[in-house]
Amino acid sequence: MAEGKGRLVVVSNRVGPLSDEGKAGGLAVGLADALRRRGGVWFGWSGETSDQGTFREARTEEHGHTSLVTIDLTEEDVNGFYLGYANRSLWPLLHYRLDIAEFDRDSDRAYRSVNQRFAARLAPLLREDDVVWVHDYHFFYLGSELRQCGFKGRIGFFLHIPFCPPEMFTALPASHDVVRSMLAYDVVGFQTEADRRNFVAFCVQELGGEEIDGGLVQVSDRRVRVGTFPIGIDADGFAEFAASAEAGEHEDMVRDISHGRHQIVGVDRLDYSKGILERFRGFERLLEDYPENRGNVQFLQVAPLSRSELEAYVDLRADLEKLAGNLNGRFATLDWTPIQIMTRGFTRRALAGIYRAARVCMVTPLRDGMNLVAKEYVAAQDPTDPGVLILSRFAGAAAELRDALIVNPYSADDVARALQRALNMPQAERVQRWQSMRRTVFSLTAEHWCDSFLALLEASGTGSASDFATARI
Ligand code: GDG
Repeated sequence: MAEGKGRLVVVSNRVGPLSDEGKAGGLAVGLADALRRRGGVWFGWSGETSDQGTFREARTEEHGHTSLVTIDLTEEDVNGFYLGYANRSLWPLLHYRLDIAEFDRDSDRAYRSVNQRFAARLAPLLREDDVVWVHDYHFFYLGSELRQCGFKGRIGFFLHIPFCPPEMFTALPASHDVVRSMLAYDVVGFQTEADRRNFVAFCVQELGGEEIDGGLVQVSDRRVRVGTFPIGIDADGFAEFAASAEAGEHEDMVRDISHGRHQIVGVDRLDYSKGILERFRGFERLLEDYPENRGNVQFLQVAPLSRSELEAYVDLRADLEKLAGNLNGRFATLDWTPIQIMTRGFTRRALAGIYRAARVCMVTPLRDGMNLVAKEYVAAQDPTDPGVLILSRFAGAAAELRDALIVNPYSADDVARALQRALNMPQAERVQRWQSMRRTVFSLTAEHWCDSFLALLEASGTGSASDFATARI
């Protein structure tokens, strides 16, 4: 364990794995690295349901200085807290989809109770000098619940997804409770300046707070540090994946099936926030408006299924398959199928090979906290012959990767124009754009994200936070 520092205690809905064997996402990699360096605890849901739920004995796995501690949920908790409040209310709302957000008091109750139970189970494991880092929209109330349990150490919170403007967030019946409880954290972190601004605006307009010298928000007698910490990837690690034999095999396979045609790729969890339907329409517009591409480009969409218990995701899958079917029916020839969609997942090494074989990668979410696929695509490219990244202006990554072709994902015309430009971009321009994005991706890494958040949390001191249980807010 690093000297002079308390343990790092990470809380997130799902836990681990501690090493990137090729299956973990970027987030897990960054956190695992920080835990390995300083020792600590990673606490979260086991992914299992049991009758006792959060009351059942915790499972602990020791890995050197780090313990993975997980607890169960009941079936009811999963329905109310996870599928209900987190994914039917908060996820769509925070992605600006008020039209499909659902609010009901049972899931609100389940969400609060799971947050309270997680805090009650975690509190006895904590030492005074531990630094607790809570992740994402599943645990807005966890910090204030830990304060209620008497924990006086530092607690930080990072939101991986966007924070919508206050005019929209106020539609959440508990919006005031949620944001007030977030003030129990010492540091609240967002992916982009826009998200940070939205949160601060809520504190000012709705809670009568004020922003003090840029980095602090004060509401009544609570002062909280509010910052921007754009998440990155383990760029060196991903570049190594791209050089692996498994990546090479996949790169060759994709090149073989494309028969010398330009390959376009999209890689996203199957989720309505990712704009996959709109992307397909943009590709269709390319074939309509620039007919020279017919027979000469191929689009592969990798879209591993997620949250398939929710109707919105089932409907999306059906819509996507229908649109791809119509598009293929309309344009395919005996020896060319324009679009292919795959809902199976790949290993990360295989993905790196697929990225490398693609002349164009389309990352066109309608709203996204950051989007790590954009960064992985950059890290995986061949420096002498890199592909082109098409990136939605509504992805957090667009604030950093200015040399991508930035598009409005709602405009099929705009997307088609960008595709046409990408497919015809001279090598020198591709190399120049890629080099600039590469610098960003290799310097603003997952490790950098972790270190800068923790540095601020550690510097923030515990003074104001220790009074939270009695603060008048
Ligand atoms: C949330 C925020 C934010 C995809 N297909 C496969 C696979 N993936 C991996 C990608 C990437 C990860 O999943 C997806 O990360 P994203 O960042 O794109 O999106 P979310 O899952 O929505 O993540 C997002 C992120 O949190 C971190 O803060 O950037 O904005 O929404 O790493 O490579 N991985 C494997 N097989 C696949 O088929 N192994």
